[in-house]
Amino acid sequence: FLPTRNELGVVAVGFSGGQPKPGVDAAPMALIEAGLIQQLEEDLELKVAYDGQVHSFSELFPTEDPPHRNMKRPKFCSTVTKEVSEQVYNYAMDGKLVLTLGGDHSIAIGTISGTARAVRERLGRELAVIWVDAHADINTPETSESGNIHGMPVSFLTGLAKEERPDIFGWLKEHHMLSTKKLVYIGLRDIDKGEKKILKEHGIKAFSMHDIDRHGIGKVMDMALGWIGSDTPIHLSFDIDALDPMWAPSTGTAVRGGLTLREGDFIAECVAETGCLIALDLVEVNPSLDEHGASDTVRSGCSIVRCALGDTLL
Ligand code: B3U
Ligand code: MN
Ligand code: MN
Repeated sequence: FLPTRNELGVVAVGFSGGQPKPGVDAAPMALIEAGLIQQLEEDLELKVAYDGQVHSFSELFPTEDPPHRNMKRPKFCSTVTKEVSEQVYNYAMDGKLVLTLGGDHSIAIGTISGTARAVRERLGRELAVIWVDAHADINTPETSESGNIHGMPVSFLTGLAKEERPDIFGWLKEHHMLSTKKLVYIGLRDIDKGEKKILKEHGIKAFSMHDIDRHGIGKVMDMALGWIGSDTPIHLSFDIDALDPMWAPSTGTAVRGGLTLREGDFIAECVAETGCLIALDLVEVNPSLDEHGASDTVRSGCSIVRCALGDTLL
């Protein structure tokens, strides 16, 4: 069922509307200027399909976009993620592994819905997601205290949050959905009260920083991949704020006490080793925050992507 081993489709999404801080839209260009695509082509010998554009989707900017059920910029987030969903779906249907460079984490509503649909249609399979993040991003519009949609993507993708209006995520259909049983978190350390309740009630598998301290990252990866089961297509959604600010200071909501760069790379390497990776997101790099740390943050992001796409130490 796997994508053609060495063919990669890249989607660059310069979108920051899922949260309030400008600058995260500049990440795809910063990653590409740091040589990421070149490294993938030359060092990893991947055949890269990329339209050469960072999509900012400014043409989709709605004339008015008032809050709806406490969500900020709901229409803009909805139209952008719908477009991203189609781009990712098309690459995946083409048998390509899909790399999406964000952008804030709201774009995962697009990426994961696109791969979930393609995996169903092309392979008759259900998608599994490994969500690496300091945060669970599983607030519903009602549990969210911030109203920022980058804190809600998982609730829309799993159907815990539902909305009828087609211009506000009502375009998400059954075939776009992810099962709460096929979702695994790694790196959590900043979870809202309402989110804790959701994780418990739905028995969602989550490895916090505490679990990583207790068992070590090797054992945690064995357990995470064991939960998903072998021969299951995997979408890895990697929020750079999963890494400790020592390695990735330039991000919108940095939380201390995170993963080392090696632990982040190791997670990506383990997923690569399964041979089941079908899509990868790298999100929340914001080069305009902590400008001194921006190049380190970009370097860390490039490293995670290379590891997930098959770079090995030996
Ligand atoms: N849980 C909080 C904070 C947050 C979520 N994701 C990020 N920050 N990056 C919220 O706003 O929902
Ligand atoms: Mn996130
Ligand atoms: Mn986060």
